[in-house]
Amino acid sequence: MHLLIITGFLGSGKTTLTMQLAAECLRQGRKAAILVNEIGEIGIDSQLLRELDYNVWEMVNGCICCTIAADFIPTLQKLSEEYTVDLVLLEPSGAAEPGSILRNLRYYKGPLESVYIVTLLDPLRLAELYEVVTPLITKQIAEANLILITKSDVAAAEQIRQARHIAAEINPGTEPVEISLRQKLDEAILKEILPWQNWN
Ligand SMILES: Nc1nc2c(ncn2[C@@H]2O[C@H](COP(=O)(O)OP(=O)(O)OP(=O)(O)O)[C@@H](O)[C@H]2O)c(=O)[nH]1
Ligand SMILES: [Mg+2]
Repeated sequence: MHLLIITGFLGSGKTTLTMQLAAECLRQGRKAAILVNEIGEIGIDSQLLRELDYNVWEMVNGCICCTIAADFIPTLQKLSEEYTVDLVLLEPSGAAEPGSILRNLRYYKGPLESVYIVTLLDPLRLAELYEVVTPLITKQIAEANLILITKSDVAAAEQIRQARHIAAEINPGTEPVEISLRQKLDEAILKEILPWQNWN
């Protein structure tokens, strides 16, 4: 089981990316599980879900969805014990610091082949947000394995430049990639993100 943590401030595209990646996993014959704060966030009609337990549902297309309980460790434990999941896609709230999730993972007792953090930056709002919530944005950028600047289809060149500048100051070792989540994810991004295509 691999864990992919998708962070980024409110509205940066986390759910959109999560759903695209889950669909891609299914296309590739891999089993994905989605962990979100609110099941409503991923826009699944609860009528379509068969309730298996208080916080685990199995979607019709074979992708498991869970809400993140107060502590997500028991949910992760349950996923590893009761399902054969290749990839867990975790979308924490926009105010989450990836580092605090990593620290919690100490309490997880089960197989975990890799943990990868993708941080999404919304170039339309990043410069302004960075002024207001500097510590949070700083942590999200600093702790990322991969930084994606989303909304490249609607952002101005100057906004993208600013986002790159902020990212480079905080995490100079990680080259951000610009993407539009309105389009299909390209192969290079999938290769970077999906563990069985890249990580060991
Ligand atoms: N044009 C454009 N819109 C995008 C892109 N990515 C996300 N959006 C839109 O931005 C809005 C927020 O996207 P979400 O995927 O819900 O963002 P989120 O990070 O999950 O938001 P929260 O869970 O509320 O923090 C939605 O209306 C998306 O359709 C993009 O690359 N281009
Ligand atoms: Mg969301």
